[in-house]
Amino acid sequence: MKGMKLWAFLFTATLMSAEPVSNPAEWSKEARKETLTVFQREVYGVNPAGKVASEWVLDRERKVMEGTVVQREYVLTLGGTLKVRALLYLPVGKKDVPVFLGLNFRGNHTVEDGEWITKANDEKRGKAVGRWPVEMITKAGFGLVTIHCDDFDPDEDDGFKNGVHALFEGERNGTSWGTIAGWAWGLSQVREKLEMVPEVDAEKVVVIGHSRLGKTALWAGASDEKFAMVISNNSGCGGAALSKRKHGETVARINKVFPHWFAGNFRKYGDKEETLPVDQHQLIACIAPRPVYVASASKDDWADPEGEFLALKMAAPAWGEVLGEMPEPGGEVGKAGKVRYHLREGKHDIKEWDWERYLEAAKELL
Ligand code: GTR
Repeated sequence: MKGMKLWAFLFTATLMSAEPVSNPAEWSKEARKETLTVFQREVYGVNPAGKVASEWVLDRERKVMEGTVVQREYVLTLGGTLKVRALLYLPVGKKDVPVFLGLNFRGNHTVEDGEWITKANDEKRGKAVGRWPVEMITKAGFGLVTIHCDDFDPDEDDGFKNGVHALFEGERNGTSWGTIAGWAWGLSQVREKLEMVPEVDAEKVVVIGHSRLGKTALWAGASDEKFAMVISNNSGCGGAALSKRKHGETVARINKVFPHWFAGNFRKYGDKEETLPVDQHQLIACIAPRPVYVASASKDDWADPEGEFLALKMAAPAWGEVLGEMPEPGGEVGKAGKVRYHLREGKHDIKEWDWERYLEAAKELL
């Protein structure tokens, strides 16, 4: 370890060599760039070059929660054709509001009971209400922005004919962007547009996601340095969990069941994880020096809680931090620093218990 540059350590680290290093400065811009290039080429795919025209228009607005919260729907039009509907909640009368930005699985109308939100599809209104504690978030002084992931790209193997992929021309190959990269790109587009929302502090946008959308939050936060903080909730394989442990969901299985999520190249590593040139702790390290929070759930073996914890622990040297041991269910690690972890008791999900901790961390660290 002595004399080895931190980035080289992170680059070549095996599961057995998660030794802390003392010089975070060595996790240089250059090293981060190189690491991201490998993740693009081999895991998530390369975003196409060039920009598309975009428009951000306020469509609807009302006050809720006895006038303490303003709720809005903005429409983001990409490339003149793709319409994305962003749902916002902001505490009334506050300036420079920091916001949580995350995709939702089933449509904005599932985030809340009631008839107001534009219906995205036939899913039941309010179905996901437990995952989005809007009152808790806004009372803590934060805003919330959420978008149905399908607005950016339908979560199915459509040969990349729809969503953001259809906005760019060109032949696809093994390094072309998949759906997770498309969703992450979409999050960056919205982050940029938040600069146009007067109450929002666009330099304090926390990107958050659960499960496949947690993988997306990590990729978005690692590749777009303008996200101020990154939260991965139960993101598992292709997210915070180390691929080389082959515990729970594996690279072979994820590519078989979800062939559209990653770059074609990622398939090469199915049942050959040891040949991967990177592992997920290096992705997490790309977030440094910005705060990162990884969380697992005790009954979520499929997402490999221990693999998520170890990846974070192996990445912590990039912040100059040292994490302790894997906690018991209900436990938290890293509360004094910028690299935080908790293990919620229970199943694969995102609950108020998780949000309470994310809000506390964001309050302290932003
Ligand atoms: C599972 C998948 C996981 C995770 C999860 C989810 O089916 O195997 O990788 O993404 O879905 O998004 O809820």
